[in-house]
Amino acid sequence: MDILSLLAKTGASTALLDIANKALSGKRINTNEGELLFAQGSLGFLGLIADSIRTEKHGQYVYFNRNFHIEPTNICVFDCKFCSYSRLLKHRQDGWELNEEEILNIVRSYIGKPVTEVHIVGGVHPKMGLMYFANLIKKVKEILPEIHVKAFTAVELEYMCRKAGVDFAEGLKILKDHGQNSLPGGGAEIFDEAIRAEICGDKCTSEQWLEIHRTAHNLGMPSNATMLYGHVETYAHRIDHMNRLRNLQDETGGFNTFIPLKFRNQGNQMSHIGEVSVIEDLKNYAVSRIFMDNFPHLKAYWPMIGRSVAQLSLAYGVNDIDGTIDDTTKIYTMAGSEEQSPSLSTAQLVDLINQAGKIPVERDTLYNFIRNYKDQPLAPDVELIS
Ligand code: V47
Ligand code: SF4
Repeated sequence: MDILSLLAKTGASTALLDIANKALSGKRINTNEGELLFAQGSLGFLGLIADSIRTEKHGQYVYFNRNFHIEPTNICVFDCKFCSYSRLLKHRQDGWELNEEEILNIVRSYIGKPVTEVHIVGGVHPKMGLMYFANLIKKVKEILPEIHVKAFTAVELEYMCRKAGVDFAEGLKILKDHGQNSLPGGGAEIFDEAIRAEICGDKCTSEQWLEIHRTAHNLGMPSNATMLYGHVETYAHRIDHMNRLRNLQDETGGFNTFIPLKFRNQGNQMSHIGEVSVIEDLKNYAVSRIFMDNFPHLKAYWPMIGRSVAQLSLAYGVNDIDGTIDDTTKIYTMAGSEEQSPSLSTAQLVDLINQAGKIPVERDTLYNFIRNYKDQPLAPDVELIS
C-alpha cells in the first residue's frame, strides 16, 4: 500500500490529503496549509508524512556530535519572561561569572578528548564585550586548534556590536578572524512582534535577529535557528516564525538546523503557563519537518525535551539529537527539564538511537560523517567518555 492510501485510512479530510500529496511530491506548502496541518492533522497523519520526508532526505541516519558547552555567565542585562537561567544585574549575587582563566581551564580539560565542537553562549553581560570574546576565542583555538567554535546568539551579538560601535558585518568579521566558525540558533524565540514584546520585549528585534544571521551567512559563517513554542503563541505565530526562516534560507542557504525548543515553566516569570503535551511536541516536530523544506536538519535537543521524547521524535521528522554535551549547561535544568544532569556518553547516545531503529552517525558541526556506528559498532563493553 502506498503512503497516500495509508494516509487516507487515517480519516484525514480531503484538504489535509491534498497538502500531504503536495508535500510528499516535493512541493512547498504555504502558510495556510501549514496552519491547517497544526490545527487538524492527527499525530499519526503528520508522523507518516514527516517520517517519509525525513527518510527521503537522510535515510535512517540520525546524527549526533561530541561537544561541550561553556556558559561564561548567567548575568544578563535583559529580562526575558521565560528565562529561568539569567540573573539580572540587580540580583547579581545569585549569578556566576567565569573569568578567562576559568573558561580556558574548561577548554584545557578537553585536550586529547575526541570532541569536535565547543558551544559558547550565556547571559548578556555588560562587561564582556566584543574584543573580550574575540580574544577569548583566539585563546580557545590556541588550546584546541581543531575545535569548531559555535558561539553567541544573535541577542549577544547585537549587544556586543552596539556596545563596540560597529555594524553587524564588522563585528562578525572580527569574531570570524579570531576563530569563530558559526552561530547557534538561540534568541529567535517567536518572531511575531506582539508576542516578542510580551515575552522578551527588551532584547534584539526579530528583524535584527534575521539580519545578524543573514550577515553571518554572507560572511561564510553558517548558523542554526530555534523557535520557542508552547507558551502564549498560536499556531499562526509558529508558522509565521518558520516562514520568516524559510524565506531567509531561500536567500542565503546558510542555515544547517532548525531546533524547536519547548517552553519549560519552572522558575521563571511565565510559570503560571502550563507546558504543552508530548503529543504537541511530536506534532510540532512533524509540521516543522514538513514546512521547513529547505532546512536540511531538524534537531530534538535532548537536554530540554528529555531523552525519551527525543527518541520518539526520531519517528516524527527529527534526524539529529545534538551531542554528548556535558553537565555544564544549566539553561534547561534551571527551567525544569527532567534532565537534571545533561550528560550522555557516546555509548548511551548510540544505544538511544539504535533502540529507535535508526543508524547512529557521529557528525561534525557541518554534518560531515565522522563515524557510522552501524558499520563500526562499539564493542559491547566499551563505554567511551564524551
Ligand atoms: O534562546 C530559555 C531558550 C535558548 C527557556 O544552535 C528556554 O545548536 C525553554 O538556543 N524553556 C538558548 N527554552 C539555547 C539554544 C540552543 C540550544 C541547543 C542547541 C543550539 C544550537 C541552540 O534557550 C534561548 C531560549 O529560546 N530558553 N529559557 C525555557 N524556560
Ligand atoms: Fe538573557 Fe538569554 Fe535569558 Fe533572555 S533568554 S534573559 S537574553 S540569558
